[in-house]
Amino acid sequence: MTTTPKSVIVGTAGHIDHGKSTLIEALTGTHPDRLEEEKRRGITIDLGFAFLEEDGVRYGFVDVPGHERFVKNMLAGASGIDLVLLVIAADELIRPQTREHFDICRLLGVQRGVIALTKCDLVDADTRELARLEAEEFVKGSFLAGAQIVEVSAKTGQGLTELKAALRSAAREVRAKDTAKYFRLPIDRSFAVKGFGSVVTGTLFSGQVSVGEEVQLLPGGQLLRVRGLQTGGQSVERAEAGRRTAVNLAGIEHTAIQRGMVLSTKGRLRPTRRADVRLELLPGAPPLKHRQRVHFHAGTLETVGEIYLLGSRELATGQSALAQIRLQDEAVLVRGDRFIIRQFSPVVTIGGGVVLNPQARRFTAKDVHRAQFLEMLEKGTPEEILRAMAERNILGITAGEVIVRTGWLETELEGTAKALLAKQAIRIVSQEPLVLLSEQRFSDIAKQLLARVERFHKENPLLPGITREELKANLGRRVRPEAFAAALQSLTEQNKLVLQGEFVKKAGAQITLAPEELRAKEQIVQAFAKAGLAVPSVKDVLAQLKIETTRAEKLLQILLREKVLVRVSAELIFHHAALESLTGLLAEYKKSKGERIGVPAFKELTGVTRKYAIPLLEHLDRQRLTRRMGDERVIL
Ligand SMILES: Nc1nc2c(ncn2[C@@H]2O[C@H](COP(=O)(O)OP(=O)(O)OP(=O)(O)O)[C@@H](O)[C@H]2O)c(=O)[nH]1
Ligand SMILES: [Mg+2]
Repeated sequence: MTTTPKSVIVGTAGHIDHGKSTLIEALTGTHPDRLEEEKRRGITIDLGFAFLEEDGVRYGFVDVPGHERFVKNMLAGASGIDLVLLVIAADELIRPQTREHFDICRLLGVQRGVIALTKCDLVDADTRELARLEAEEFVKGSFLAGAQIVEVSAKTGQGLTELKAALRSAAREVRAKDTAKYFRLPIDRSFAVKGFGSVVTGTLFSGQVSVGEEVQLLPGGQLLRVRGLQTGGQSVERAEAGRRTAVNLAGIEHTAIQRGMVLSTKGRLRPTRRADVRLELLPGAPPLKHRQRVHFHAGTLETVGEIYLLGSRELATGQSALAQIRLQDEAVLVRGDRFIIRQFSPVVTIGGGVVLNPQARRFTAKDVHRAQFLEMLEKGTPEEILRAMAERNILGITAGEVIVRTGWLETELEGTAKALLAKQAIRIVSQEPLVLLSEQRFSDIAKQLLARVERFHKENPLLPGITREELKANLGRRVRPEAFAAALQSLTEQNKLVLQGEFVKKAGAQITLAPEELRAKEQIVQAFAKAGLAVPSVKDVLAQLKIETTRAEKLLQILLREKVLVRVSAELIFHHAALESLTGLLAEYKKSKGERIGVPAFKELTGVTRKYAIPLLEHLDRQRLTRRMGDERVIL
């Protein structure tokens, strides 16, 4: 039975000249040093690569420089490795970059590895035994405790078989990178190949990519088509997480792409300049001060960062703390990503950590729950995290925002949201786009709405309700329109509020009139009822009332809304009964004199003056009781 080989990235680590590159050549047949200068000086300067497929494992080797000046290149290669091949020369033992590379691997979260004691041909058995003991002591209590220690010589070939066996058993234990997640390839090289154009390479961090696909270059966001792919030196149609990958890109100059940039699924990751992190300072590193500037390395990116410690002025050696890092350049970070910090002068590795929130807000003293929130992001289950995010974002949080912070797939997010919905911890206030609000926040908004409507009724007893627009405006910009609409809907469904056209009112709300208002209202009605079609001027009617004009006008509005009075033109208002009497008059006229009626006949029929006759006829036209034909009307 054939199974797909497991893909494992192995990174070398160790002091300069300890035989890393030579060992990779002995294992794979490929010498990883490729630069002219490297060959001339006999040292590795930048990353080198070699491949080997053996016993069901596809190894991608990343060979790093040991020179202290090139640790930053080592860092670009070390992120993304599954296994470390820690190289210790038997004749030199533990040296500064043995330590620094080892610390870096630990801080980057490398889980497994193999230790190679190299140059064993140069030392006697006692020295080899001493080297072994030193190596054991060195990794005691770390992720490499218990790792196999293999004595090798690239010169004689001694131990190479055992080393391969050790790599194989460590490879078996490696947790494969997630091919289901979004495609992400931190770029470590960009160059041009004659006849092909731009090619970038990197360790495929997560997801997969196919020829012909459109991918996004970040930062910048440029969309590019994948013209060709290679993994492990072979052309392929598709590349998966866990493999060294070369991508041939259409439509871009290779000089426009630099180490530190990322290729990814379009629209799913967002570069950032501010991240909340859990930061760890190495034992032996000098204390780190609040707002200290450091070199920041994540993925293949190197930039400068300023560290804001959360709630303290200084981080003591060997301790860890929650912090925010503000970056000079944009970085593509996802929750859970590891990073390394190095001191400015001398440039040495002093610590590292884990990204908790890649799209962080500025620290504010008001934000007293920040530490709690970050601890939740650090240790919480997806449900707890989503809930905490919804609770912290009073505006609500969209699917896109959750995804750029967590790297979750849409299906994962939907599943988590559904579970929280069932527990009534959140509300989905909109499906397209998906907007989530904490239940607490949602009910706060509903309460606020209800209170506003109640206050409106109290302050405006003569008005039927508040308009939708005014109610919404009252919530301010801290509520999304979707949240407003959902809260309003929920309140009407619960029969707490009633919608009446544009008005929102409390269920059961009545306009309550004071005794003098009731009297005034009745006076208005009487004035118009008595007048029949010969109506008085509105101004005169209101002037005779014993209440002030604004209140009187509101009473008039109420009567118009109640349809007791009817507005026929800007100046003319009639009692509804008077207008209804017109219908009868017209019907009789039609019966006796035919369907046509002119203005003089209308005046005669109704007894009104010309000033009233024209607006009344126009009103009848609008009511479709008459239709204008030249100078006359047809009674319909
Ligand atoms: N005798 C002996 N020499 C070795 C062995 N492995 C490497 N060397 C020699 O040690 C020197 C350094 O080897 P490299 O493989 O370049 O060392 P490196 O660790 O890659 O060095 P950097 O990449 O610069 O950090 C070279 O001259 C090698 O020939 C070994 O097993 N036996
Ligand atoms: Mg080398």
